[in-house]
Amino acid sequence: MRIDKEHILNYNKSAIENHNESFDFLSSKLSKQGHDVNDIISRLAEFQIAIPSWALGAGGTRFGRFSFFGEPSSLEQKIEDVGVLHSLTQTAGAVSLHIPWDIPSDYNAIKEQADSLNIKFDSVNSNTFQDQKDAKESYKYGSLSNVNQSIRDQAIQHNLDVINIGNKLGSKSLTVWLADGACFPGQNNFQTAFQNTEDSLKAIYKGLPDDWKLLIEYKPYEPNFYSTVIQDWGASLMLANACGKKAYTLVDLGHHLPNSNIEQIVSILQLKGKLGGFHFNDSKYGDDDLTVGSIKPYALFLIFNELVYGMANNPQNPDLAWMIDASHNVKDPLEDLIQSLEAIQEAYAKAMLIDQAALKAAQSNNDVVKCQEILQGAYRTDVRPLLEKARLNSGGVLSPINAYRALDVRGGLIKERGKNTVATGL
Ligand SMILES: [Mn+2]
Repeated sequence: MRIDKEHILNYNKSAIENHNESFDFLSSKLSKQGHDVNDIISRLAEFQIAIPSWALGAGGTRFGRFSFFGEPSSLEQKIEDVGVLHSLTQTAGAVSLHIPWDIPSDYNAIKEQADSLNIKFDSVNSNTFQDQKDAKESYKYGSLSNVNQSIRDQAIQHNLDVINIGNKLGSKSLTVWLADGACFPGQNNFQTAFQNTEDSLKAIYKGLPDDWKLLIEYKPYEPNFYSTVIQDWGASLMLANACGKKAYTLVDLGHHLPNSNIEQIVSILQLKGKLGGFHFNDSKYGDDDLTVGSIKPYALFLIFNELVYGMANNPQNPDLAWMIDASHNVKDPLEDLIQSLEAIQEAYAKAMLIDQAALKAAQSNNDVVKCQEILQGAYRTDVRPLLEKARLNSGGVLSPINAYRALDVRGGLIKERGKNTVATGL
């Protein structure tokens, strides 16, 4: 299914008057405050977020899974879905594949399809958290950290294979998330597990092309509930430093214990030039993978404040790989992703409204009240007309959710694919 340009134009016609009114009001207000509105809009339009292949179907819990009708059942259909998201929002110009779930059968055809939809291949993700059919060794007791050398070798080889697949598609980074750890005290020797992981990552790093990055993700618990080998940013950073300058830490919002100061983590990693990527989601308790901005939008804004500061002030840190990493059971996955994309853009736009010079001045004077006023003044601005304008300028729709429903995209997908499809890999 493809969204017709004509459908977009027609849809926008019906909503343009309201948009113009709210945009003109906001734009003149912001201009008077000294903001360059056109610059903010073009930065919003440039900001592209990768969609992970596994978020296009309904996610499951460990108790069960309720599928959503018309889910994509092949890589082609997954890319088609990202194409729908990108046509509407103009902010989802990349897809992040998960291997072995998404191995292309015809590389040229997949590349052509993605090209025609203006979609790039972002970071490729390896999978050593489950056993593959016909695999010689099992990851039940760990992969890169395993006590058994031949299991570690199999996991290293898998990561090298993933690099090879990504290379053929134009990806420029490998993301490694390990489920390795222990469920019970005494099960693992912490030092052995960490050293094995470091040695395995170094072996993978050796196979990394010169213009690639290795992104090392961390997570405090789950699926192991006593210890995780790469449990926090410190462990990830140590491993990245051990590998070399192409290795970086990847921060996933949901991979922190409750109330962690994530904005401080991303800030310091950028200062040290070691923040490689960011995974967006939201949570109330743990790694809940809920829609971005649905629970703690202010925390997301504070994170974006640091990211915007870092992007402007830390040339030592490379461009980041941005990805949504959310997946759950109750919403239409495409509507969920549209809401997430909107929340990310909103937090980014608000962070760009923070007067950094005034904030620095207030900090120098220890004017704590003023510092809070500056942050919250930006946060309380309704920036949605800016997002609409950025979408409009790029050929997207004014309101993606409304257009998605008005165009009955899900109905069309069900008609094409049937009711009983299940997204591969979930
Ligand atoms: Mn993640």
